[in-house]
Amino acid sequence: MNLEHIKAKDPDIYAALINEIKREQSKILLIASENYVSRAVLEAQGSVLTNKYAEGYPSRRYYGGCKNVDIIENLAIERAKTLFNAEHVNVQPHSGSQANMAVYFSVLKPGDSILGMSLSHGGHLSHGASVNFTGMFYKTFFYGVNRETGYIDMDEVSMLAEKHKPKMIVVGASAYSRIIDFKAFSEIAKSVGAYLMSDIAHIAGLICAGLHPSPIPYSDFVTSTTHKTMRGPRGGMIMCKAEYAKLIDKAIFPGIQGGPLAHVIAAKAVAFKEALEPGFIEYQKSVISNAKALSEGLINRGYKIFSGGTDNHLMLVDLTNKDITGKDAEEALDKAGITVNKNAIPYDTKPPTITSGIRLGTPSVTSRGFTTKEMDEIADIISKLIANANNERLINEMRIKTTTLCNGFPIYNNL
Ligand code: DSN
Repeated sequence: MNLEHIKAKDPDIYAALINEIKREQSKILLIASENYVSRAVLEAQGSVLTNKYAEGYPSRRYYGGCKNVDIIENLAIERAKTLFNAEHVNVQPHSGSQANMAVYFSVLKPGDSILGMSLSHGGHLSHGASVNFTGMFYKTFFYGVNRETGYIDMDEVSMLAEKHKPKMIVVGASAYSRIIDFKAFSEIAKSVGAYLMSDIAHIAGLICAGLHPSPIPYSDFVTSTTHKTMRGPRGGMIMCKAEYAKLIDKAIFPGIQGGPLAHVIAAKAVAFKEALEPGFIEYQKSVISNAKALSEGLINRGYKIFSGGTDNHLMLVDLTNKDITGKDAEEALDKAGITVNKNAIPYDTKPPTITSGIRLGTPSVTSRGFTTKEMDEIADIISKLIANANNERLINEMRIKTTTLCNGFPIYNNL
């Protein structure tokens, strides 16, 4: 990667960038919401398009000189429509939270009620958490997962929908490892006259590869990020039925955003093109088989996986039968070159800053080429580290193993 200008102009930023390249190359990244984009996506995002203002939409801009941006945004939209089989797509949201905000603002009024998945059971801040704008603007109610099975409790969703008559039901999660029954959610939403918004930020890649049921036929609105399993740039998008197209576009601009990020939209377009290629389906299949291998590898070594396993790209390791918190596990793994995040497990008795669990995901390690063989090796390393979190000699031994694994699978050639 050519960084000569940054090096000359700003040595401090250059040094941090080089260290980040080294960190990403030399650590096993198991954060479920992260990935490595392609060189083509990196180039699009680092392009001169960052110079351009383009408020408005293709052919309806508030600035001159938008011919190229129009081509790019139209391509991003058309590719996303094909990928997801969506009637209308808006690719301008700067993030997943802003995509969600635009949906709420398009059809809800302050004080309306939302029924979403509880943050502590795997939901997302922007699905109604009290510390988020959603918890401040709307009346929020939450469903969760069944304590015994770990699966979303559809009876509870139904009961809460009936009781609170929300104006919108939100389905989607940041830490849920099972297939989501969008059809069942849509039936419940229809029965109480609620809109259904499906937030597929985590599983979008699996959905467009046909490996997870799609919410598109069942939802009024579908939101996503573009950087997780989609393997595109950091950003958001909204898909909706044609009847809501105008409302959604107005809610994004001029509702909550000004100028779109043309460089990021170009990178989204490139990522969508990559996602339309057959290799993307193979990649997503490997993401899932790697997650299953990691989950089984840990179960075989005496670990509890919340809900007993995974159907997607992630899992929650329940550490309640181990003598360690999520926070300490995260730190021990980091010392040996494995990056994860501590994560509350549903019904956790520890605070979110400590937790009884860690969340593991396989999008990044699959992008760098790890297979089920490496996943079993990683399960072994994790298992040993968590059982010996204070053993410096063992941590050093494991660090050598993770370095060897990483060196065998460069994240980019010649970066
Ligand atoms: N913060 C993201 C995650 O890690 O899942 C969700 O937005």
